[in-house]
Amino acid sequence: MRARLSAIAIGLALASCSGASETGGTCSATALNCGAGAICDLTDPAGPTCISATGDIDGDGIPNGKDFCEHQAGGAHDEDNDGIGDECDPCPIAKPPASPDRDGDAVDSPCDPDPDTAGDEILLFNGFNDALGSAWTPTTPGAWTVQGGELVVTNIPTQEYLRTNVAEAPNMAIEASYRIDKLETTATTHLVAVHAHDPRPAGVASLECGVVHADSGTGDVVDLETNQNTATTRALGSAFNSASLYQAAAYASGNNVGCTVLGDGHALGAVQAPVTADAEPSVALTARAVTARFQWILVVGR
Ligand SMILES: [Ca+2]
Ligand SMILES: [Ca+2]
Ligand SMILES: [Ca+2]
Ligand SMILES: [Ca+2]
Repeated sequence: MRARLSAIAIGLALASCSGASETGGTCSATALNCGAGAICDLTDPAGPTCISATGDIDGDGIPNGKDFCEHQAGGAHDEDNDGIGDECDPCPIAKPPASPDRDGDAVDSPCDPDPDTAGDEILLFNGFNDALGSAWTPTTPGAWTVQGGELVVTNIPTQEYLRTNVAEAPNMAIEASYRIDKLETTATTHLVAVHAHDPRPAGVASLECGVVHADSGTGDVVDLETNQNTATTRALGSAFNSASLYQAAAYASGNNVGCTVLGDGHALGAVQAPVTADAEPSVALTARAVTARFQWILVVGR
């Protein structure tokens, strides 16, 4: 990203972009000064530039003024509100970091699960701003619906999955953000997790990382189940508080999986378990006996 403009440069930019529909002037992520009829193109490889709002540089049918990825197809949504569309954002869940990603790959911190090893790429991001397409397969039709930019899973007494496929990668991070509306009384064990498995006949690896609440238990646990082992730890605080924002994140590499659950940005617990080394091209969100709302899912692989 271009360095912040000096006060003098901003003044010049304002002057040069004051005319109606003027394009080609200078702007930046912190100074979107492009005059009437123009917008600041933050995704131009040459640097932020003022362009016509009504044009369509990439010809994807989304006019520049509504296109957050002006130079590639898509770009209708910008989950983290940083002006860079979900399809072209090197980290679609956080604004650009103060310092660039150290390994210079296509994934920026904090989305890069291994910021010192190049080669990571975003295999899947969905901010749930559009209706679920045919690429997503629910266990129970109608259990998952997109409402107001979130994916809502309604009360299902048995464990419910919403699956999709991603490119295979031996190193893989699966992360999701969610809120809990309420625990439902249709079952005595409640769960929210991210999940991955290899569905092929020769595939054996699987993992599930999230939280479990048992009505008769002594507290919430952070839970990691793999095809080899189960690891749990008592959650530091409630893992099913309707006022909190949670994230579940699993990272599989080689023969090991790590699982961390955050509540309002603080770690509720982290566990590790062995896994059969494998690439797991099927990922899912999963829940049981809750009503929950997911804001996004992110899968990064290498
Ligand atoms: Ca466009
Ligand atoms: Ca576009
Ligand atoms: Ca963005
Ligand atoms: Ca990396």
